[in-house]
Amino acid sequence: MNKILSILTITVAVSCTAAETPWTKGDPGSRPKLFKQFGDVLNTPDGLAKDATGNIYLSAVNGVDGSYGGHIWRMQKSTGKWSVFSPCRRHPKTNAAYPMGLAFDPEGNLYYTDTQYFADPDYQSRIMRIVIKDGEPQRIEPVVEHIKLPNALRWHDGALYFTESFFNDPATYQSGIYRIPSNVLNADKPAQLLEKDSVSCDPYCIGIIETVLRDRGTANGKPEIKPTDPSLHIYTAGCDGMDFDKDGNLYTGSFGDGRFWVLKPLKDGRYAKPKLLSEVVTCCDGICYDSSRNRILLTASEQNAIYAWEIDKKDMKLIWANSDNNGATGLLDQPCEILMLNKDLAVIVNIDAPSPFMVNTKADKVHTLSVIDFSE
Ligand SMILES: [Ca+2]
Ligand SMILES: [Ca+2]
Repeated sequence: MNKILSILTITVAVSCTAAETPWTKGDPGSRPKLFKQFGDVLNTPDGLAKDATGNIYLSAVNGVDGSYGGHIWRMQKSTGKWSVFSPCRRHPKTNAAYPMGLAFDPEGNLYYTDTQYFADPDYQSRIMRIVIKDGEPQRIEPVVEHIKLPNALRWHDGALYFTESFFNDPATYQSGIYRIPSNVLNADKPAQLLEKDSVSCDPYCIGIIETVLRDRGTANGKPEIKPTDPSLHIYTAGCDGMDFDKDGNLYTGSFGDGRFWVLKPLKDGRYAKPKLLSEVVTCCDGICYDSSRNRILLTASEQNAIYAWEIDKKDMKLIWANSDNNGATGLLDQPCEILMLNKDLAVIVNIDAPSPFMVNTKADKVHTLSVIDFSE
């Protein structure tokens, strides 16, 4: 090989390496690793929950490729093996199921949001309950109806809580948090939310927040897209992830503007008005409480990142971010839900269903969960 050719070869090798290596930000000890890769049957993973014995459940909303219907997976804690736990009931009007948020009640029954908004935004969504006996699903029944976009689900203090990401009031971009007491979770007579123009009278609505439309500028060299452009409708969405800390404070973050809020508990299942804590994240999806470190972990969907809100310090800090990639090595690929597997391991779902302006540019064929080990 002559000298010019060898220099050329080295230059090409270096530039290829540079092009293929994603940029990363964060402590190398917090680098996400691959936890699980699925086939196309689970092409759009979303919600996570853990049962009393430590088995993990994952919803397959399958919004990217609906040829595989919405269903729920389970990972056995004892073996680490994944299998399909249950298909989800199809909606009678849309003939499809879109399971997203998951939560268990103290009796061990699993609830999921059947989030029909993108098939039909007119109050067709509902909360479903999978009655479980001896670890196996027995039947699936609706317990809450007349919802637009139910998102995160949590069981807390004798009630089922969920976020409702859209009120669809074009003047205010409101969204809300709802609390359904256990005594009205009845399959024979599902609880009904009121229409949004009567939300101030809805006994189940415990908080309303407003999304600010962020000016995101231009994407891929195209002219600037105005925040009110219909193609950016998703960024008018409000509260998405939700969780509680040890003192019963309720945290939520908005998808459309990323703003992060706390609602302090009052008496009788009521809450103080939402208080804004941080505007560092631009688009918040999932939230979970890390009890060992007294902090809230957030996924930043647009920024392809994980952040942590330090409760005592009142400080939002970046844990990890990386550039666009397919997730095969365990790097983030549009993180949505996050859950503490134990005191040190955080499991992260990569939904990989991008909207404009996201670091993640395309829904690829690699469907993954990541894990970050905080013990180091
Ligand atoms: Ca991917
Ligand atoms: Ca991707």
